[in-house]
Amino acid sequence: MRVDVVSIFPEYLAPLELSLIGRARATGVLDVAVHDLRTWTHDVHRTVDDTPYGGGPGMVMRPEPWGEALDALAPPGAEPPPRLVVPTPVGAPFTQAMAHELAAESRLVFACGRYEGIDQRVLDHAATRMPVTEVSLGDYVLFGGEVAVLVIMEAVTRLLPGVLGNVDSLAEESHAHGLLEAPVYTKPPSWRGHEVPEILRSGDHGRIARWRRDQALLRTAARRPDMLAALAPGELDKKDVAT
Ligand code: 6GU
Repeated sequence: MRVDVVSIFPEYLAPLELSLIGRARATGVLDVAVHDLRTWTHDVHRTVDDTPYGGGPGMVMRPEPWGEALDALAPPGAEPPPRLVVPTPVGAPFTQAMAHELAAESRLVFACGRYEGIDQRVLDHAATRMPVTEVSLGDYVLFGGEVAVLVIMEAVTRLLPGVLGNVDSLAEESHAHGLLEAPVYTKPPSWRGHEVPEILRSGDHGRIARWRRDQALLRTAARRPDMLAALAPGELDKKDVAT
């Protein structure tokens, strides 16, 4: 997978070029480049923003540098065109399912907005050339898209073939089955008066699987009732504690 990130704070994305990518790069599954949006400005002040039409607070990112950046990174007629991902609080919620969709792409371009956002025409024009996905991490507002790119790239990269040492951890993890995962324990068996649940040390794999399923259901019911309500009827079995 090839990933280009455009930002006015490229240093913000340094972690992408370190640990995460380090391993994925070594295995050859990921290639990342971070670009400074101001590369595509032409005035002496390297201006990227201006006041909003219609009035209101803050500044809006001007379309011209973004247009040139996307022309350079996603040339018209590129086959296949990359997917443009725009982190924004007005985007669709980022989910594990979306991480899987992005992990299936061969090329991604991230456009990091700052201030009050990017002139809408940039996205409307880009959409005539390539798929555009606006994504939000949740119901709160960040300064800009950079940290969201780190989050999204971490979720996506670990799904790429050959990145995770143990592929089984993908099948077992929280959100894989629409439930939160059960608690986990390791040695020692007793620590500061807290014991590892006896059942996990019993060696009875049937009872352990049943216990983990019940713990996952109880945890999900307590913390994420919305997830439990969204489970398809067939996903709960007769022995499930929370039914
Ligand atoms: Cl993806 N970007 C910004 N700027 N704020 C956010 C967000 C994204 N997700 C939640 N808040």
